[in-house]
Amino acid sequence: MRPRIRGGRTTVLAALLSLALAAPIAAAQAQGAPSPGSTAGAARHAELPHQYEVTGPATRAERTALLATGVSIDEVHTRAVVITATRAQAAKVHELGYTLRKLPDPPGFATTAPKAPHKPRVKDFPAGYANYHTYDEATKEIDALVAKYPEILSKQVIGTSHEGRNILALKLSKNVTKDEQEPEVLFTAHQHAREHLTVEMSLYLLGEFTSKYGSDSRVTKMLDSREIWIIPDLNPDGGEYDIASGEFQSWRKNRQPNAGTSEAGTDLNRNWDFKWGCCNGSSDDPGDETYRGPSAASAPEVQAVTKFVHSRAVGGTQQIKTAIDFHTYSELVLWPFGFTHDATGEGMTQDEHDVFATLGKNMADTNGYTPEQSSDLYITDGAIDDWLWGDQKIFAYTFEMYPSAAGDGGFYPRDSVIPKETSRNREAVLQLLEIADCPYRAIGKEGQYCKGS
Ligand code: 7B0
Ligand code: CA
Ligand code: ZN
Repeated sequence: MRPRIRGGRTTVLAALLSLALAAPIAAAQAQGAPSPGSTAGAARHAELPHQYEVTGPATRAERTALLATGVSIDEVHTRAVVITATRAQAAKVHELGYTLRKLPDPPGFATTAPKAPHKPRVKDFPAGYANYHTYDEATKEIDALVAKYPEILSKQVIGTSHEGRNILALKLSKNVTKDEQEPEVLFTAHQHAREHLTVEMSLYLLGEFTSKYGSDSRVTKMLDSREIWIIPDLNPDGGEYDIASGEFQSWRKNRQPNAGTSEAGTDLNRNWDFKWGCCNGSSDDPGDETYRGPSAASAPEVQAVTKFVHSRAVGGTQQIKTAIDFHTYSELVLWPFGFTHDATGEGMTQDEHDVFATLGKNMADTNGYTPEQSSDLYITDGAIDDWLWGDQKIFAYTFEMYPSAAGDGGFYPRDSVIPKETSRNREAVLQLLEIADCPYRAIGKEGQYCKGS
C-alpha cells in the first residue's frame, strides 16, 4: 500500500537545502556525540532534541526501520518524514543514507536544557502560549466545573504519576453519582508531554458537556444516556517538565528514572500491556524517544489507567464501548492495529475492521483529518489503542490533532488556535458517543451484533 501524504508537502527546495546541511550533522557527530552518564548527565542535559526533515524514507518498513535510531516520527510524507532527534540520533539517521534538514524551532523553544537546580521553576507557558493550562491551572478549572455542575460531573483520583501528581478521571452523566446501565465512552489525552493541545481538548469537552447540558439537544441526550469518562492528563510530570524552565524542552516521555542511566522517562504510548515490545514498534534503550519501559505497564500512569479501565468491567462485561486517545500532530484519525500491517487476523475480524474503518472515515469527514490504520504510518507496539481493543474490545481511536505540519507550529502551535482546533473535534466526538450503544450500526449490522437495541 502507498503511504498517504501526512501533512504538508515536501519541496524541491527543502531537498536541496538538506544536501547543504547534511554535512554539518555528520561533522557534529565526528566532534563526539554527548556522552550519556558522564559528568552526572550534564552533557546530555546540555542538549535538547530538534526536529529534522528526513528525505528518503518512503515505505512503512523504511519508517519503522528509521525508528531504530531512537527518534520519534512526527510527520509522514510520501518520500520524507519529520523526526525529533538529538544530534547523535540525527547522525545515525544520516548514516542510513538519508539527507536531513534541521527545521526551525518554535518561538518559545529552549536553546539549552535547564541547568538544574540553579534556575527557578517557571510555572507557566511562555508568551504566546499563556492560554494553555499548566497542570495546576487545569486542576483549578476542573474543580470549579465540578463545584458548579455536581449533578452531572464528578471527579475521582485514579492514581498518581511518578512524581506524585494526581491522575484524574472525570465522569459526565445524568445522575452522575449512580453507576447506571449505560454505554460508556472514554477520552484520554496527553500521554506525550509536548502535546499540550490535547489537555485543552479535554478541557474543551468538559466545558462543552457541562455548559450545554439542558440547552443543546445532542449534548443533553448523550449525558442522559451515556457515561462519559475523561482522563484529561495522563502525563502531568512530563507536561510540567516540558514548560518548567520557561522554554519548551520538546519532551515526550514521562519522568520516571531508568536504572543504570541518567536518561529519564518511558514513552507511555509504548508501555501498555498488549503485544508489549513485540514487533520493532518501540525501543529497549532508555535514551530513545520511544523507550517502552523495563516491563509492560511499568509506568505508574499506565497502571492507573489500566486499573481504571479494568474497573469498568461490570459482571465480566466491559462498559466502555468506544474511545479516543488525543495526540498531536498531523491531523489523523488512526485505528488499530499498530503492531501489525495486517488489517484483519487474530483479534480483528473483517466486520470489526469494517466498523473501525467506517466509523474512522465518518469522523474524519467531520474534522478534515486523514483516516487510516495506525500501522500505515509505522509500526507501534504497546500503544493504548491496541491495548483498549486487543485486551478490552473497546473501539479505540487515536486522534492526531492540529497542525498538519511543523511549519504551522508542530507540537507548539500558538494558543490562539485552541478554540478552533478543539471545537473542530466536537462533531466527531458526538458521533462516537451516539454510536457507542452499538458501533456495528456503522456497517448496518446492528441486528446481528446488538440484539435488542
Ligand atoms: C505515537 O506523534 C500512535 C498510534 C498508536 N497506534 C501515534 C503516536 O505514539 O507514535 N504519534 S505521536 O507520537 N503523537
Ligand atoms: Ca454504567
Ligand atoms: Zn503523541
